[in-house]
Amino acid sequence: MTRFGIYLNKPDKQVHSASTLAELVKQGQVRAVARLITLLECGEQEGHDALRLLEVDTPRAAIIGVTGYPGAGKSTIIDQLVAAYRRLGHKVGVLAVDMTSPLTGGALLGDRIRMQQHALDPGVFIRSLATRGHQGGLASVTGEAVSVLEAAGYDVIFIETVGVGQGELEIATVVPTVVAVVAPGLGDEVQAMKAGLLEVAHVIVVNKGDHPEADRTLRELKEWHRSVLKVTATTGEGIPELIAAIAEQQRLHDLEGAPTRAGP
Ligand SMILES: Nc1nc2c(ncn2[C@@H]2O[C@H](COP(=O)(O)OP(=O)(O)OP(=O)(O)O)[C@@H](O)[C@H]2O)c(=O)[nH]1
Ligand SMILES: [Mg+2]
Repeated sequence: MTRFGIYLNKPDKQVHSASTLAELVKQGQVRAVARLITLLECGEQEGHDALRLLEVDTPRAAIIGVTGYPGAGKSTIIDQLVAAYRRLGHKVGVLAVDMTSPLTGGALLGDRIRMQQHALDPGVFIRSLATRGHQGGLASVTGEAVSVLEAAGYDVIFIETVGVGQGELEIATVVPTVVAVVAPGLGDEVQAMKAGLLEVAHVIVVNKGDHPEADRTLRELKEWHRSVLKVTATTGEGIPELIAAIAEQQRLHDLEGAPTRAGP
């Protein structure tokens, strides 16, 4: 018997409970959103039944992937962006995906703590994602969780990934706006990143602008990519410019119907 196996013997009840759950998600009820995402993580049939009932006709959420090596400052940047989009009145969801440690590790806990200023804001939903189930892996669970948030009326959805594993790069290729966060002074590592996460990025952020190497890293990357900017996430410097760059990428995506990532 599965964790929710009680329903296996009662198909009617299962269908009923899936439709109730879907209804509550559509109403934007946070507990229902969290529960449905858990069911999907666990690969439970009830979750898939509910998800099918959620089909959004015209998805309109802005989905923004934020990727980069551990400690680059992804969560600190998202924290600033969440505050900015909240000021504009948007409902914001954050999914922190950790491919490297499927059993919730310190990094994910850290994410929650760093974004605590939003913990009491009912317009912000923050969730770590892992797969405990068997179907599809984390990339597909992430897509499903995005659909749940869209159906629940979230206007802006961030997906934080470390961007090292293959699965994480896969997520990035289906997200219309990918922001890669780089810490200054990485030296040769930047070359490896160019063949990986920087290659899928639409906007590159050199974070920790207060670091002495920041301007050099910025110059180097500008020679290679057309959308590179410097941010100091801890102070918020450069965040308005980042929001403008994200809006520009979204405009291009809407115009062309496909992600664009061209050279300088
Ligand atoms: N000096 C400086 N430190 C920063 C800046 N942005 C973030 N940090 C610090 O860098 C550390 C890592 O930041 P996080 O936002 O947790 O980085 P992350 O990329 O989300 O890390 P993981 O989730 O562990 O992969 C924290 O101690 C931040 O306070 C910045 O602009 N300047
Ligand atoms: Mg983080």
